[in-house]
Amino acid sequence: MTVILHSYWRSSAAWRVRTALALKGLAWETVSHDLRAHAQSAPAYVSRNPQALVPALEMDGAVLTQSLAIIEYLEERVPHPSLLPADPLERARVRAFALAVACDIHPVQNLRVLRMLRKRGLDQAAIDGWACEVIEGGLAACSRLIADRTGAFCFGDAITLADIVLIPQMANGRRFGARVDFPRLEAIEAAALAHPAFAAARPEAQPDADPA
Ligand SMILES: N[C@@H](CCC(=O)N[C@@H](CS)C(=O)NCC(=O)O)C(=O)O
Repeated sequence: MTVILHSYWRSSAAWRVRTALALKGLAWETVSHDLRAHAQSAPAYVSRNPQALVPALEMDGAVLTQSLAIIEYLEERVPHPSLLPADPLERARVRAFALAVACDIHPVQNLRVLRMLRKRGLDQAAIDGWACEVIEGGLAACSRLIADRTGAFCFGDAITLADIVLIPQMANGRRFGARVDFPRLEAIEAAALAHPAFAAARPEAQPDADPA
């Protein structure tokens, strides 16, 4: 099965999908779109993802968009290992955690949002400060969401969607200079990055990595 991931090495949302693919044991080919050069807005790509955002995944003769929808599709197509708990209530809690990051933290640091703020006259320090406030408040809330949990990962000793979404957000927080020193979240991050699938999905491990 050929799986093509439209990605950018630094994209948190693409990172989530890479982790899910690696956990499911699916190999993928990367097609890189340089966000700094606005490659995501090229007509050929917009015909695949009308939102002009990465990621998009080509699989089973279709193009899928939105990282969480893509991961849910992978979960249904390749059920093992499962990225969601068996219990419906637990599944809802894992999804709530993932959405707390994907809907309530991540979007404010999207490149296009930062560009809009710059266009409206905010300087870099003000933009970074605003991003840090959202990230720190959001991660504090995430930490509270799992305060009564134990185990190596967010919801116990099994990796779930929650971990997949958390890890890129921790890295993103550091990039902005936000406080990410929430002990439980940092311990989960360390445990996750020691796992081969998370290691394979890291930005620095991607063919288009350009840390310079
Ligand atoms: N909710 C979307 C978010 C996708 C997204 O924000 N992608 C970013 C990179 S992490 C992007 O393509 N940004 C380009 C831009 O803002 O123009 C998802 O989860 O797939």
